[in-house]
Amino acid sequence: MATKALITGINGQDGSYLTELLLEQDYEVHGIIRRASTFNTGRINHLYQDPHESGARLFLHYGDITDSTNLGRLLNEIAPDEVYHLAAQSHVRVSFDQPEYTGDTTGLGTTRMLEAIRGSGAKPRFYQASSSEMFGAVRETPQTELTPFCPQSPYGAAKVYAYWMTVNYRDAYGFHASNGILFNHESPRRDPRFVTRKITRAVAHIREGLQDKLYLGNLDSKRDWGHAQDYVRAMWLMVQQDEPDDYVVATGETHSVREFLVHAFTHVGLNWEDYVEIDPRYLRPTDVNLLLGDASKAREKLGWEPELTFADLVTAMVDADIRLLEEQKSGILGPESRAVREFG
Ligand code: NAP
Ligand code: G4F
Repeated sequence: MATKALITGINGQDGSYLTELLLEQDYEVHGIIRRASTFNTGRINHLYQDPHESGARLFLHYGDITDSTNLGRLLNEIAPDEVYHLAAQSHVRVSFDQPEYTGDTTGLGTTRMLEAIRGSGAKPRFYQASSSEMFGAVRETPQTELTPFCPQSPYGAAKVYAYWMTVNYRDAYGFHASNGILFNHESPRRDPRFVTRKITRAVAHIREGLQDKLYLGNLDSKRDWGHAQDYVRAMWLMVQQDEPDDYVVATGETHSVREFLVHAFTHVGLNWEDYVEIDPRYLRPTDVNLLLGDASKAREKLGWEPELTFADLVTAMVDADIRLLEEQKSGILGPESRAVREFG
């Protein structure tokens, strides 16, 4: 029988790549999506199979991580072997505007999933999408699994709570529950409200004369940026281990937003300084200035290595946004969601 996985946040950046990885390995994949007023499955449309057809291995269910009765029912009905809990309010800047909601989804959402599993009586393996944002005002560099947390945002604080709840269910109830402490990871499927995709999309538009300026916030902040495709592989590897544990997943390189700009604009022969302006709206009450991960444990115990470099990431994202725009202009694809599925 096929291994059954349940993914929350299946239509997000990571959920879409993880679904591809699991389907390639003959899993039966179940995903939870929220009802929205517009279609929100653009990143996984290319994977959709009619659930009534024989051989279908991807099944979508309506649900929400703020709705515990729904989660409990889904856990009972699906009885998954593995749960990948990726759903969250994942935008750090937005978490300052919506701290309570972020606590409810990004923090308590994990407790609701863990409780739904406990109530179901089944013992699926559990993956928690923890974040380098938990390190915040970093206490040491590079950051490892032993570096103390010092979150600098409501999002970071909610993720610290979720991290420790995952550890607690492992210790208290014997759950096979692991935290992946993932550093920033991006792709052509990244939402354009995160800085990397905001930049690469703007480069494509500026190159075509469709945009004059790009407004950004803190250019000095440094991130350890990897590619989402590499990072979902690390998630899966954690869940396959005999023993649950917590792992940092990072490239071991850090680059500033300014460096990202240089690479992205230079790739199309433009000078970023001619286009970028600072808009204080994009500054945060407190920002995380430097993240740099040490993924030695993941390398040694999981055999995980990132395959794509920072330069690969930037050029892949710029090229994908250029192709996307060309397709939209020629009218072949129309809505961005369809193009993203082609070029993701
Ligand atoms: P993303 O693209 O923002 O996806 C988030 C997913 O969560 C979306 O599918 C979203 O659904 C869903 N979601 C949000 N609120 C929900 C709710 N109340 N009920 C059900 N689903 C809900 O994020 P991502 O980049 O794939 O990241 C996946 C996870 O890893 C997140 O938990 C994020 O915080 C964490 N993480 C990300 C990074 C990174 O650099 N990407 C690094 C470390 C940790 P809608 O489409 O309906 O909004
Ligand atoms: O792209 P960002 O919004 O990502 P951030 O805040 O690092 O969070 C991402 O990575 C976390 C892992 O550490 C995840 F947990 C989280 O879910 C998310 O995926 O911002 C990166 C940096 C920040 O310092 C920000 O201040 O870029 C700076 N920045 C400068 N101008 C900007 C902008 N960020 C955004 N979003 N928009 C700007 O205009």
